[in-house]
Amino acid sequence: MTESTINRRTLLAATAALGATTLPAMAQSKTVLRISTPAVPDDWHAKMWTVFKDALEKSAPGEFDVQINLNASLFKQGTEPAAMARGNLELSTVSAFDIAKLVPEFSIFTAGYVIRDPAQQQKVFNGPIGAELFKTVAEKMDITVLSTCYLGTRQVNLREVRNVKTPADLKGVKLRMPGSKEWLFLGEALGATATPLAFGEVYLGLKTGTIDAQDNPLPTVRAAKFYEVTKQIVMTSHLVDGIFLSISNKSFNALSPAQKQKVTAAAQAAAAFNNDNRIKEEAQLVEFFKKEGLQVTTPDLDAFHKSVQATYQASDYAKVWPKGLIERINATK
Ligand code: KDO
Repeated sequence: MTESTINRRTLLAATAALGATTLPAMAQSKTVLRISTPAVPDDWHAKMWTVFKDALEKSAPGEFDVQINLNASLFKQGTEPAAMARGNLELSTVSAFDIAKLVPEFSIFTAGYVIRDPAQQQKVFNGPIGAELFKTVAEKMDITVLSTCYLGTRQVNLREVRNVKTPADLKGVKLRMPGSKEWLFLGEALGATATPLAFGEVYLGLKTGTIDAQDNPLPTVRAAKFYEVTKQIVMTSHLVDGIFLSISNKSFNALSPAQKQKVTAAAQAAAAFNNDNRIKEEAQLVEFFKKEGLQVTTPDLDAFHKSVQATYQASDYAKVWPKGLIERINATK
């Protein structure tokens, strides 16, 4: 036996052994993190998941298999929290509206004109108010909120030009909202006829005229190309919207303390990427839409504030808002 034969044999044996045990074992030991979101690829809260994945690949090489599913291709919009609670999904972003279904006091953040701006939003959710509420979210929904993402400030986007100064001017307008009663209530509070439709169907709905309008933040109007099939944006700024990057408790609790820290850091890096880019883009988009031929108009914001706030205050939603919470939110600067 020549030296080279031995070497080849040793090598073959080693490769076989590796192939038979080590490689699959390594692959198996990777923790799979499935993500599902309705976000379209060009939106910041879709791109932020790549930031999440890259951050984990850097901080914990080979430990995680992060699988990103955009366009609601894995779970329908709004069904993600239940999928996470059942253990069928590891991560997603959940809206205040999703949370309010199981944690009724959270509906305070579904109400128009409560949060003032993205900076206040971050302070509220990264401070004591967030800590208290997210504890309840973890208990009642079996998910852990890892970071708060600014989705943007929602504006009303119309298919045909309309003179909209006050909520009364939206009377009879079929305004698409995501499909839950909390969302529909916001649409009605704006004065419109709220009609439920999944995000993925909005473009066609606007194009064909089954709906007259939709509401979303400007970066989403751009990313989902709603500006191609609409003629006006009314800057109602009715909701400084947030989505909460969350992981199922089952997956989170299965991680080591070091992994928990790395997953949390990756979620915070993802949110920071989203927030920075979204805020920057939001400031530039009015010009972009005008160039695209849309009318961008400003209504009587006082009239919208008063009417929307009065509608919420008179509703059952406000009855379960913890005493003093509005004041604490308002005092957060
Ligand atoms: C929408 O359907 O209008 C909405 O903006 C609601 C959000 O909570 C969130 O689900 C978002 O869509 C999707 O991520 C798509 O951008």
